[in-house]
Amino acid sequence: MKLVVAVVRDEVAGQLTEQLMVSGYSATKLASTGGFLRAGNSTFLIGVPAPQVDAVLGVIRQACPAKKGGGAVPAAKAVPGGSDPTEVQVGAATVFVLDVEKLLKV
Ligand code: 2BA
Repeated sequence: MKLVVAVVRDEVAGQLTEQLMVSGYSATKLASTGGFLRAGNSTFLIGVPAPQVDAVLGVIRQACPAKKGGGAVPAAKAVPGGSDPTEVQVGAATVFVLDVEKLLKV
């Protein structure tokens, strides 16, 4: 058993939820906040048998296209007097795959 943890932009969260459900995967969506931009994002917890991880990653890739623009860098992170850009590229999804010892529903 594996736990896929996917951090995605809020704007694609609805689509990802829909695609996961249509594909038959159970998922939990958590409201989360990026540590860098301090902007809202969504974190999905998806528990699946190990052989299904690649299929879940495929659903995530399909539902979460890369974003053309980026998020504004918070003032606290800007370099004073520096020429750093005011925007950063936010990826399509940040995904962690963890081993799960047990899944219990008690
Ligand atoms: P944030 O932490 O708000 O980061 C938003 C974007 O800002 C990141 O996009 C990255 O392009 C940039 N960024 C983040 N930290 C930075 C830093 N120290 N210096 C310069 N630029 C930085 P993504 O990498 O696509 O990450 C999107 C969101 O995924 C993150 O939102 C965070 O919520 C989550 N995330 C990314 N990497 C993570 C990690 N290693 N552990 C936990 N969460 C992660």
